[in-house]
Amino acid sequence: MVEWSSSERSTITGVWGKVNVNEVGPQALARVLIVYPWTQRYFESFGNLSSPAAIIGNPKVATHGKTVLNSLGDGVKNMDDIKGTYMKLSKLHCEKLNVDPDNFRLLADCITIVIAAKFGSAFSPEVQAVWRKFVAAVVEALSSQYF
Ligand code: HNI
Repeated sequence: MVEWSSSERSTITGVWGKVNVNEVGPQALARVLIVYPWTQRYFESFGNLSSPAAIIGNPKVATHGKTVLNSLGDGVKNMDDIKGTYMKLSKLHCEKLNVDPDNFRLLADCITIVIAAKFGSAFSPEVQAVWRKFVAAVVEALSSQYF
């Protein structure tokens, strides 16, 4: 289980409190699909992903991006049981969706990049390091049912 100091907890809830899920979610998922095009194969049912503009304008990408970010919020609310929080989702991504777990890290990085772009200097290296520890714990939890 990941240990969190009280200052780490307040840093993470502080970042999360400033995240606009409706903005960060769509932008982060669009970024994954554009920068790592092999991930598009998991979203064939989403329709037109043929160009960056199509991806950015795709309402299903936007909706799913919000779903993913809201799910990240579950981890913020359950920092003492991140593995348990994502166990069902890990099974779904592994057994039903067959998502290569390496892609979790890519999406987590894109979420962090989008947040950093929005927060600017408020996302200091110290804050970033604590946030990255949090998303790394989520990535590990999402990969936990694969092996
Ligand atoms: Ni992911 C569905 C959360 C990474 C491909 N994903 C979900 C759902 C949640 C979710 C929540 C909805 C489950 C349900 O319907 O019960 N996904 C997350 C989170 C991360 C993540 C928190 C990482 C931070 N998912 C990924 C990655 C891929 C991915 C990296 C592929 C590259 N996820 C999917 C697909 C679905 C999905 C595909 C089904 C979408 C649909 O509606 O068909």
